[in-house]
Amino acid sequence: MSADILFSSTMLRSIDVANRIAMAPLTRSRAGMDGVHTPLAVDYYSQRASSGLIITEATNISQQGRGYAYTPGIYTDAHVEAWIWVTEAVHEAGGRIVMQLWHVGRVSHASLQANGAAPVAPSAIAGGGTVYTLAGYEPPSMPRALDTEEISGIIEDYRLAARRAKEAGFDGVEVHAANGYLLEQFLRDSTNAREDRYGGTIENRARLPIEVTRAVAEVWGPDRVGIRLSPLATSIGATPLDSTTADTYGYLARQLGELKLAYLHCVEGQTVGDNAADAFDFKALHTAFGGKYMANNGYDRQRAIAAVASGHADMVAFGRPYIGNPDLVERIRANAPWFDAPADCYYGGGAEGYIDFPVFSSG
Ligand code: 8OZ
Repeated sequence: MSADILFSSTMLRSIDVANRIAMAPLTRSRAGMDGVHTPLAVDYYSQRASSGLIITEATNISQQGRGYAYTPGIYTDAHVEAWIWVTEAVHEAGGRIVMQLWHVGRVSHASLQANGAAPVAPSAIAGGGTVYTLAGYEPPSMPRALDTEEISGIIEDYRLAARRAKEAGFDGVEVHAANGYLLEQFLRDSTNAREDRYGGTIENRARLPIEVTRAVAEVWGPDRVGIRLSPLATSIGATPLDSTTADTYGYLARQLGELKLAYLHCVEGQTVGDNAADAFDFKALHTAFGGKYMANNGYDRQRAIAAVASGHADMVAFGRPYIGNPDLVERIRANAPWFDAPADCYYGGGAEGYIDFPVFSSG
């Protein structure tokens, strides 16, 4: 099958993308501990500007929302200033870039929180796995359940972060409601044991993701807001599945569809794992949402072509392939091989394994 279909432009409502190949959000842990990017990030993102849409690495909306050392933020003026360099460079190179807004909830450690406080979550249920702190990899700390009255403050943090992202010159924002972080912790009954209007029924558990998305859409217009979901992901935070995955995510997708968002982005399987899309009807989610759909997780060239050609997806987001192939779009066009970046360069460090991957040369 010809790859031509991947090289047609389209509109994600108001976001005009030049092709169907997106750069998925990738945590690289190369900012300062203050969450401010160095100039390396300007090179990193602008090298990848031929992607139809860059989605930034997950970016903390508040210190409370931070779960990993050296991840960037969007809650101070210094954050905004550092990101302006990135958006200007990407735009100059002809690209489009949206910021992924992130609150990790319970997937954090007291040492990353103000005054060593406990991380917050829907319920005081500890996550598993590890988070990355100044001491290395550690298990997440026991979280504290949010009071109902505190939740409006979290929504405000998202709203302020969305405003700052706008000041920083992005083309839009993506709400991170995937991978076991705060919004997914509210959504799933495995991590939400609340008895107020944010817990219990599917409608109640979906309330915070929807209220956050609405708040962000008030800042940007819904036509520049996307959202990422991962119904099957369990690895980050050792987050168990919801007990009625299809109903819960189907309800959420329908509600999000009514907001007329720019796009729905789905991790179709296990994050940092194999694609297991057969285990879930992602087409039904796309239909329930009714708008543009971005597929992600373990896609290769052929599967990406097939996904767009069949109407399964409007765009395909590539994550790990974008680490070692800044010119992934050109490689897909030329059917050139992809470089497999070593895993030890994924998180932390400097220029090496970040901005030093060569572009493919057809000559
Ligand atoms: C891997 C390591 C750290 C963070 C995600 C933000 O999965 C992440 C992440 C992934 O969404």
